[in-house]
Amino acid sequence: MATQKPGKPPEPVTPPSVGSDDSVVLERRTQRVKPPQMYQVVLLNDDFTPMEFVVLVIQEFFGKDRETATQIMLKIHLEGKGVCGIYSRDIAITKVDQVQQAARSAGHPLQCLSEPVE
Ligand code: TYC
Repeated sequence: MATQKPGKPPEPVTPPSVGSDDSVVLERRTQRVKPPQMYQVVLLNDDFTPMEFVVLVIQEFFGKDRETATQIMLKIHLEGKGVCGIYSRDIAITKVDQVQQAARSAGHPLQCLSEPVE
């Protein structure tokens, strides 16, 4: 059986056309499909949201372990913002929504946004 290296999709071939002299022409067309635009979900620093709350948010909504979540929180605290995860557009929008709802429910001003990568 013929094998193909992973990651390189086979180039589609148009249906064979038959010439006037009965010759068959197979035309190879290169079709390149771009990978989907990805979005990074960013938390912003503020002076009021407790550090512990931010760590819990990063653990719960971005699937990080406590140590990684703490490192990300400290980076945001020191540098003003930090990336918590990278997702397709719909998932990123959902993450932002979940974080904002959790923050509002707890009465914290934590800001979360998503932005295209690159
Ligand atoms: N700066 C906050 C404090 O000192 C902690 C904090 C960290 C807030 C990260 C928001 O995204 C944030 N309590």
